[in-house]
Amino acid sequence: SMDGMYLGVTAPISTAESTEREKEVTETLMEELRNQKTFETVEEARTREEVLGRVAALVKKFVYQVSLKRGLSETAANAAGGKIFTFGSYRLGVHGPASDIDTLCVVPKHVSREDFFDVFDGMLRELEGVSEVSGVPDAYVPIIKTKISGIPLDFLMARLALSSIPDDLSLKDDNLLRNLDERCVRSLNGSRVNDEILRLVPNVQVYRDSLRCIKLWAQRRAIYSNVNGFFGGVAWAILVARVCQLYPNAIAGAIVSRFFIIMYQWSWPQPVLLKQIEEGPLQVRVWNPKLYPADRSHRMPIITPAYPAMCATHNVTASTQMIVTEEFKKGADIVDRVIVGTASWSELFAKHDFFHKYRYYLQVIASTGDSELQIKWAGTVESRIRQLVMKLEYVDSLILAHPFIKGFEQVSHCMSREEVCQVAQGQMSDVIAKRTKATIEGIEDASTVHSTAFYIGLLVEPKPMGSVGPRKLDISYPTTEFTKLVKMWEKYDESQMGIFVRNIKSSALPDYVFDEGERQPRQALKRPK
Ligand code: 3AT
Ligand code: MN
Ligand code: MN
Repeated sequence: SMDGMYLGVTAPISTAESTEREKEVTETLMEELRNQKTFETVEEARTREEVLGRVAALVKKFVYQVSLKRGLSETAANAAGGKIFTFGSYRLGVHGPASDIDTLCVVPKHVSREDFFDVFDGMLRELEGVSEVSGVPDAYVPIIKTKISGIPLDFLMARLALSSIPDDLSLKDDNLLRNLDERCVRSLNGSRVNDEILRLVPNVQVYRDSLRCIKLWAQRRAIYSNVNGFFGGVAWAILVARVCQLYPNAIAGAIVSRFFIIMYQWSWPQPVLLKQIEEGPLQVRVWNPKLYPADRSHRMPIITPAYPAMCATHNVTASTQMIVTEEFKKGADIVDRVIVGTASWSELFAKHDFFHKYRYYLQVIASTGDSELQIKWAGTVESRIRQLVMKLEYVDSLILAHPFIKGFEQVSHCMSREEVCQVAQGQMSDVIAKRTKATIEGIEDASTVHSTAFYIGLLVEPKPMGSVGPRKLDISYPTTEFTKLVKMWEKYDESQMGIFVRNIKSSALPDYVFDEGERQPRQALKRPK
């Protein structure tokens, strides 16, 4: 607020301290989060700190060496500095044992992006305990992925318009963004957003504990994914921060209990903001639904708090909005029961029932003959699934199209062209599924197929009373349009990549989508006549 009385765009709903009961449920919540193994061990935490110390020194050494190469004096090269900033779950303090450390390397103006992917990449390879280094310099946000002492790290880089990077540099000032390469602005964004969030919550520890709970819940309920039209990490982080602002003196159990009801009752498309949207020094777009029709189409806008303000949830569709809203409602009911003592926290973290929920599913299969190519092709197909969902939303008698948040990968060793076609169309026999690579060695026409299957649950309107025969569901238009769309990918090659969409009954879902023992016996699935 302008007068500093509260954090956020409105006054708090309540400034009350938490009740005895809320303290009790916070205790049991923390206990459940420990049971669910969401925390790393003290040992692992120490390893992370040690790795970060070495990385900070390495970045300074990198800047020093490049400075010398550019003809700077020994003294000037030493003074050129270089600093790392972490962001992502580690920076927010909500990381788990398997999380990476997202690390931004900030370098002075005489160190280039090429130096980063050449010199720094090389230095990483020489570093003790490094097991993987892979740079993607031409990505939208260029990145080096690596693993040091068993800890995965994602390195981004930003080159500032400064001749040296002091140890006490802060990235808060928007003017730092002036005259920067767009890739640098994007790389700085993650860190600036996280820092701003931490600045805008009334109590960081309460915020961390609450966010840890909501992240676990969203993952278990299969609504944690930005590409598929649900919410990604940044969106969840902002939502929880907003609820913390509304209850500045509440503890985690109370925040979580308010979270669900507030989000369930939110008047979308009213945006969730942590502070007023600000203009700034760049010629870039700031989220503004009054100005931009695209921004007006955002159904559940959650706006990032650092300049330039962006919508973290532009992928949400009518279907995913309904699904998320229903999950908020279910969460609210469970939490109410936790508070009165008729449910335990573990109920909140129950696994989703996506593969039990619908009678019909669309199966989308992307396939190639090569594991490297498969990652790119499957990624491309996945990034377009949202378009298919939006087209399905227009189909008569379809209430919603529910995309699952991850694909299922399979490697199949095929004996013939015919088998390759079968696998590409999802008709895999047990024989193919169990075959090993050795069995197809030396056989002419044999080949290995990599396939990734994505699923979309279809909720169909019930048949009108008294009508006979199955309800006709015509999805040929959306599926044909979707296949056309993915084939427009610039690297698409018909001879190497397969895309196949088909409608299946729930009984035809493959076993791999279920956990051990999760699938009901086939008999039970048959409905009595
Ligand atoms: P984990 O605990 O690591 O699973 P996280 O929230 O740290 O959770 P990520 O490491 O995947 O998640 O992402 C951290 C931030 O990096 C979030 C976003 O600002 C940025 N980011 C992630 N994926 C991409 C991407 N594909 N392109 C650009 N930025 C990305
Ligand atoms: Mn991360
Ligand atoms: Mn990451």
